[in-house]
Amino acid sequence: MTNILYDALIAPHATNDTPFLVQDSGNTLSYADFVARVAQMAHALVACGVNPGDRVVVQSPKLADTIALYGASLQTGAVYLPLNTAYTDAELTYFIQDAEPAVVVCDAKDEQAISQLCHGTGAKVLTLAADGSGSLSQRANDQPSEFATVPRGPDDLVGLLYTSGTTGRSKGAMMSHRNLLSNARALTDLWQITSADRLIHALPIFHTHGLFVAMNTSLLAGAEVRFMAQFDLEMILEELPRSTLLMGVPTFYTRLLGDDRLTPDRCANMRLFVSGSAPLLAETHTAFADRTGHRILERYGMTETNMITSNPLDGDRIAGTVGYALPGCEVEITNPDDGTPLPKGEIGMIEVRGENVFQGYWKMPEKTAEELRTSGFFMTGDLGIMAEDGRISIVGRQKDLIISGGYNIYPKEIEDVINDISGVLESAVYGVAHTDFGESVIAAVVLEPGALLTPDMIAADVAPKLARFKHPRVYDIMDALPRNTMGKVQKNVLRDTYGKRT
Ligand code: MCA
Ligand code: AMP
Repeated sequence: MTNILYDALIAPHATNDTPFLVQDSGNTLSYADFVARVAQMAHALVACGVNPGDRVVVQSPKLADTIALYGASLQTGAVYLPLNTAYTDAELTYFIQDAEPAVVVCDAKDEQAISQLCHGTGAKVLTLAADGSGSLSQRANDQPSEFATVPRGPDDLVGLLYTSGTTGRSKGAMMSHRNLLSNARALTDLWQITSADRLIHALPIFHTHGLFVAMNTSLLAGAEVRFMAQFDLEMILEELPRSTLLMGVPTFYTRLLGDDRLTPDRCANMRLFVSGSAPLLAETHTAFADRTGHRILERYGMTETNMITSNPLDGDRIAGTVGYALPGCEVEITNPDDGTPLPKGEIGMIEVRGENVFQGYWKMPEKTAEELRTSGFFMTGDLGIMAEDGRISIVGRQKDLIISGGYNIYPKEIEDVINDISGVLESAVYGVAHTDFGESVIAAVVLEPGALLTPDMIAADVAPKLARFKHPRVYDIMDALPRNTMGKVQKNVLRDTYGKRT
């Protein structure tokens, strides 16, 4: 038996001396050196007690070594679990307790706090630091540069990605080797990514977009990656003339458009601009085409399903649509009430089936059963419409979700935190349009009679409990929440009223 993802993404590069990761420091890691570093990391993980199937939690900066750690996790047969670097200790506690990892890798500056969180869990804490000083990097340095790859089959788990839910706790989406490889192959073929490409990588590497879509396709194709520690407008403008590909969230494109240096000349070497994770406004698509001559290719996906649809590489990339189902991926539009398939041209729930669809939620069989049908179709919670030729447009969401700068924010999680504050009677969290992030978070809060809480006091209470990007930017203290006759809070009314006031 082989290890299908490692064998496809990493093993072929053992003697490939071409550049892989070009870092902000100017250092370039070749593919062959990367393969050797992956092996060193694999030895370090095994020496720390990591066995096949064990979870490796990673909340570390965006470093070449972090990608090597991802590779090492594949090679040792472990399950890679990346976490947003913005998560607070309160959020991390849940993930560590739920995933029961063998190892937690964090930034050196967080070692003490994370060690406390891991106390008594059996997880070993290791560090990675940008200057190469972390305990994991140090351990890896002394290891051999070859490692006997642990065999893994197509259905074995390779990744666990937490996604917040519309109700209750975050759920770990279990990804198999087959899930990731099938999607990487479909995208690499469709977007014709080759070793001649140079990708500007400015996304975080703890989500499907930056890790699986961007890195897995680059590895599969042997492309060069200009690996930026974070989104940096200046750096992207500087790199455009010597690159061919950019993958980003819509905020990347609105920010680029805000700079006069974005010109056709600067983009002359670019082959493809891809957008996803949030709706790309038609006006952004059009403005980008007018300014650069490039039509942004919008695609659609989800953590649980990897990528589902894409506009075509050759053919019409139509603003406001997310294109066609990827090869090997079936999409159906169904009646949200009873799940029956709807004819083309009718709005309904987007459902998806294929090798890309996950294995279920970690330790939550009942949640899995609620969202993943026995037929294999996964209910995305997105509402869409399919044209006669199969082209799909997303028209809304059935799930209560805010997408800010490509990050998903679930109102329920924030409402739970606000409602727990002494003096708060109830709250409703909703999104309003934001020019930079697409959507921004607002909280309407009703206080208990006599409570003297101010917005600042509520914000101070929320701060240590939720990552900064989830924090409501406005706390609107109200006498009562608007409700319909069924007693349901009318968030559209809150949104409209807020919009009229600002
Ligand atoms: C940063 N801040 C944010 C966000 N990002 N607030 C709301 N929403 C955000 N997305 C806040 C910080 O907390 C900070 O707040 C201030 O903005 C500046 O922070 P900074 O780090 O400098 O921000 P930035 O560098 O300008 O980042 C914006 C960004 C980034 C480049 C848009 O958020 C980003 O890289 N987003 C991509 C997310 C992504 O990869 N999503 C894919 C997941 P303060 O100053 O007040 O403290 S979805 C996915 O994978 C699915 C499958 C899919 O389809 O792709
Ligand atoms: P996540 O749960 O982080 O995987 O985010 C997945 C969600 O992001 C999807 O269910 C959609 O609601 C949204 N999404 C991703 N790509 C697009 C897109 N191109 N247009 C609109 N929404 C998108």
